[in-house]
Amino acid sequence: MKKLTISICLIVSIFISGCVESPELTDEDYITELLKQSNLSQVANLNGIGDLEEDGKGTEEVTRPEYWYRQLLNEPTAEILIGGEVSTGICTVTVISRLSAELIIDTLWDGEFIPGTKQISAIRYTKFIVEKNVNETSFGGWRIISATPSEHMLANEEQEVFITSMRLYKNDELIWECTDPSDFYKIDSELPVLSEGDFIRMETTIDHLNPVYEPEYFVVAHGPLSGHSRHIMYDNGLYGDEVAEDGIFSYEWYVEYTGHHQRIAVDVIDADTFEDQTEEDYDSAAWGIHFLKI
Ligand SMILES: [Ca+2]
Ligand SMILES: [Ca+2]
Ligand SMILES: [Ca+2]
Repeated sequence: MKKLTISICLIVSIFISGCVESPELTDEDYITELLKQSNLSQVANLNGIGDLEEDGKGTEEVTRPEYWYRQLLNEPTAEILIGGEVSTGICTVTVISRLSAELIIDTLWDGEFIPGTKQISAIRYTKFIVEKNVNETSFGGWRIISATPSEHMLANEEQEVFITSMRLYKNDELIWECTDPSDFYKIDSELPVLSEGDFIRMETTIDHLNPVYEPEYFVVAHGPLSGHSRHIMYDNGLYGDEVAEDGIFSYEWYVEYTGHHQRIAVDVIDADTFEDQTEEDYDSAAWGIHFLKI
């Protein structure tokens, strides 16, 4: 009886290991798996919550809401599109995520949380260059050598706010910049490097195709910031912003919380979206870049 049990176990374990090893994976399978598992393609969502004091009511035509945050409803599995011939040993890969979310927004400054919701239907694109290296054993030898920033845009054609540049300075020295989110950055040498305690200034410029309100839009920083992971960026000559009203929005801080998400992002929201809590007029754009830690 004991012998029989042992042989059954042996047969079962052979069967299981046989299943794991087959069928043989193709280069496309390896590339897809590489992108699924890499932390370079694990993009943090823009669903942080800022603190109330910072979002204090101003005197402008449109003010920031009393409360606002995004809530992800559904993120289907990302589409991974491989471009070029895998036989050449180098390919581009586009990772497309279609996000369904809600903006929870309370525009009435009365100390009570009675929000409305606005539907968010957005697409996030990130591109990678992958290369096959015969000396590597994991993922069939494929590895990611370059990545673009992730670009968030509306799924429909109604987007009117756009980011036009993003820059990072460390101790006043430019360490990373992007003026086109389709530009590739080498993983080992061209991504920003941020460590806890670094004194960093992030700057961004924005374009609004059809401004109606004053201010035209609100700009938000996301990432390893101070105190919490979302902060308003200013173009008022204060808080690290070098020149007031020159179109460059800034946020300056000592880096914190690099252990969690390794993403830093700029995010613009149309003032029309923040002006009420009832209209379905969500309009926003964002760029995010993976950063390295020392
Ligand atoms: Ca309220
Ligand atoms: Ca400025
Ligand atoms: Ca509106």
